[in-house]
Amino acid sequence: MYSNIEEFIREWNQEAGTTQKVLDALTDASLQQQVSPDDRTLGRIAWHIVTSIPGMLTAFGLRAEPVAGADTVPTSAKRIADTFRQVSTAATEVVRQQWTNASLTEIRHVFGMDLSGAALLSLLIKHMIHHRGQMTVLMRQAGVKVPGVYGPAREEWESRGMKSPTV
Ligand code: NI
Repeated sequence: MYSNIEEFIREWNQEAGTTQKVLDALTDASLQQQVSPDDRTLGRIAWHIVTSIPGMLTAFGLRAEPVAGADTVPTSAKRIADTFRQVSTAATEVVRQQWTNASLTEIRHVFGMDLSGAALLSLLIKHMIHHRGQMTVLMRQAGVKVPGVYGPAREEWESRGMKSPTV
């Protein structure tokens, strides 16, 4: 768990960078991909990742600018990726400017739970990772090339002359 704000920022920048690579790989057509008629489309999951960042920060008691047009899923993959670029950078500024290291041990009542500031920031990252994992499955189904996340994607193993692990 983070004991200082910069530890969070480091992990955030790393995870947001990976999320950015995933979002940058989306195509407009792929946004319509869905696992079932009742579930979110790929575009909706991607947009949820973007809009939930200021949404969660606000729930944590921070002042964060909501995403303009958050209620409508864009039809442009580029718009989703570009908005994430802004929102993910803004998030680091919001946390740096409004919280101190002491905020990390303060307990807040958020989403029906009592959590420390550090636990909330960790939740922000876990939420993004959770939906990013959902995205990569739908991207495969949509025929979009998926970038490696914690290790090489299948094509990246192959381009190194290696076979991807089978188990
Ligand atoms: Ni969510």
